[in-house]
Amino acid sequence: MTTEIQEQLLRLRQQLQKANYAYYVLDNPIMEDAVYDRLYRQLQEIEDRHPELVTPDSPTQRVGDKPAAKFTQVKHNIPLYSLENAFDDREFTKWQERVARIAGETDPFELVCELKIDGSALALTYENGILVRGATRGDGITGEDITQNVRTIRTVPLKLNLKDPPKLVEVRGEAFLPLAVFNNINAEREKNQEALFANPRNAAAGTLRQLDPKIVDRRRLNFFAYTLHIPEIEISSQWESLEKLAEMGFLVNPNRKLCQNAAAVREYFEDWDLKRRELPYMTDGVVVKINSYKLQQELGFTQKFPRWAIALKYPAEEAPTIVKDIIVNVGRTGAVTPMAIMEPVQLAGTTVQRATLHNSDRIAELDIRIGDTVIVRKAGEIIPEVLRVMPEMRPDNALVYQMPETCPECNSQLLRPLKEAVIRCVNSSCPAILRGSLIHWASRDALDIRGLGERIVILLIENHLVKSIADLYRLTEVEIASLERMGQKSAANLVNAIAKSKTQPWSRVLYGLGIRYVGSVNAKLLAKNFTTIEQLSRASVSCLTAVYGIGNEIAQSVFDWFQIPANLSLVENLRQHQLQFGENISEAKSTPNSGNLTLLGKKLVITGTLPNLKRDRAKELIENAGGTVSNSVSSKTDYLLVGENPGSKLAKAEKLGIKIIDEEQFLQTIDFQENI
Ligand code: 1X8
Repeated sequence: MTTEIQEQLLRLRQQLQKANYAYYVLDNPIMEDAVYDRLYRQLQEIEDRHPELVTPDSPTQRVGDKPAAKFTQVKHNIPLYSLENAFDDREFTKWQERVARIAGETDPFELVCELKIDGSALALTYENGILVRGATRGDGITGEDITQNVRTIRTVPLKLNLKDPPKLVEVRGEAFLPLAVFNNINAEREKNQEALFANPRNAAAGTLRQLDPKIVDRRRLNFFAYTLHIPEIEISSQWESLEKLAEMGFLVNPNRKLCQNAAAVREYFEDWDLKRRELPYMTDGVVVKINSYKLQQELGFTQKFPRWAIALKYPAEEAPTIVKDIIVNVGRTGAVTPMAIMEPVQLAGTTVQRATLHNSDRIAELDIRIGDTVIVRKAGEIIPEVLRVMPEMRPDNALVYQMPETCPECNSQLLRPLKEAVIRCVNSSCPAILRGSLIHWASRDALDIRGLGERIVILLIENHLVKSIADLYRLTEVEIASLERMGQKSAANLVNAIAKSKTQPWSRVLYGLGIRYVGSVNAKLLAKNFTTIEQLSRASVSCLTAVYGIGNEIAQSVFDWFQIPANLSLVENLRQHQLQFGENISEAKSTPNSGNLTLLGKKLVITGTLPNLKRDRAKELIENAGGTVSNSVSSKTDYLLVGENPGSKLAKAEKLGIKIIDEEQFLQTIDFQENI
């Protein structure tokens, strides 16, 4: 019986692993999604029934369910060196001459060219073929143990594809975010007015240091393997080790080249300067390594670098241009961002004429003046930024810029909250804020109102037709048709689109409200855990953070939003227009305590006869307060609710040190005020 199950487990895991490898590493799927899902569910079900048979290399074990409290430091088995850089051909020639001198050989010797990935280096340890550790580079000697996060990377095998796996294998490589993912993350962060990641490298490093593996999983990191330490298997060159890595199941960058001499390296470098722009990930150079391990050994290391490798760097995407003006932009949260308006300049294949200056501190730090020649950079496709000023080019009439003290849109006094670098307009009826809020409300991931773009929004505000989001739902065809360049037909379409938005689900409405840090992902998470806006509005900060994936900053922001009367009246007005704010369970169940989620995420067990409450009633109250009831005590139990004649559960709970409460304490906890 057991062996039968074990065989079935083995078969399912092998099938899934193969499908996973074909899909993620080979980019050549061999299985329909539905088939994969079915096999995965089968595996999951068997593992649920036999938790003792779960192994760390099972495909179900990629995403852990517990966030880490913090990461622990680990010493690398073999240090991770950084690479010496060559910024031009002269530096490459010097390196090559030095190699020839030390090795007593002259060119040609074989060199391996690999693309230098703009990511974050990782060290992976496999014991007997099973992934046991993933660590960041850190200072090269010690890094942080981020195994949980590394497991979420689908191109990192949990088990090596080797017949007789050696005791110890060390693999190094680069974790990176595909450009598309990077751009999405930044677009989302921009919408939420959070600081943008400057480049994919920072975004990858930031993601790897996320404590919650579920968030890491959603970010879809990827990994290129490039170094192999495998003492028990004879490998004599870098080229061979790349082939071995691919054979073992890793994703190895296909754009590698074995060069017979330095001239071939130069050709590769030139060739990829253009081609790399078509790649779905960022590269910033070419890594050149001596192919022969024997020669590598002879060359050894300096204090900092291996002598047998060098990184040839491509110049960053930077260009000089002139600042014609500085303006400020008021976002939907009232944040006032200074922007440089520049002479158009070509950068990374696009024309750029605006660059963010971030905030007034940054302007002061860089000492940017109107008329200055500046270096702008476009790093990883995000909004360009001004890197530095060229003071030697400064004209006599260059103008020092003063941030405005009043809002350019509504003239009210701008404020700079303590400890924040941003300046804000806090007038809730500022047209800029209203404009931004309406555009956000109508946007695709929010209420998705087709035809309500920036132009119409501006016209609606200018013509005093709309003073709040709720006013959209009062608009008539006649009013809309009266706007500039608006026909009868488009007006009718827009009225329909607005009416249709009333059927959008509660999670989209929540996202549309534009609460700071509540992007579409967080909105879905909150809407799932708080089935109505009443529940959400009454939730305490600690109750909010009890939701998996909701951190302190988000929780505080949500809590604060509901403390502002204008926001509450907006909700009330929208409700009158029948927007969806969740199913109204308070009416359906009529429990006095709905909305009070003091037991959110808590697991309770009941034992014995309670003095007043029937079992079912107690269970209902616990569930209404966000808790769950289970039948047996385990280390996961948070509270044991005890009545008369308790069973063996009491002894077990005492042994495990679980909190024990009686009915009275329980009712106090959930703030139950009615007669029972
Ligand atoms: C860093 C990197 C290396 C490679 C690719 N991308 C990088 N960022 C490679 O060898 N293919 S090697 C390396 C290092 O040794 N610091």
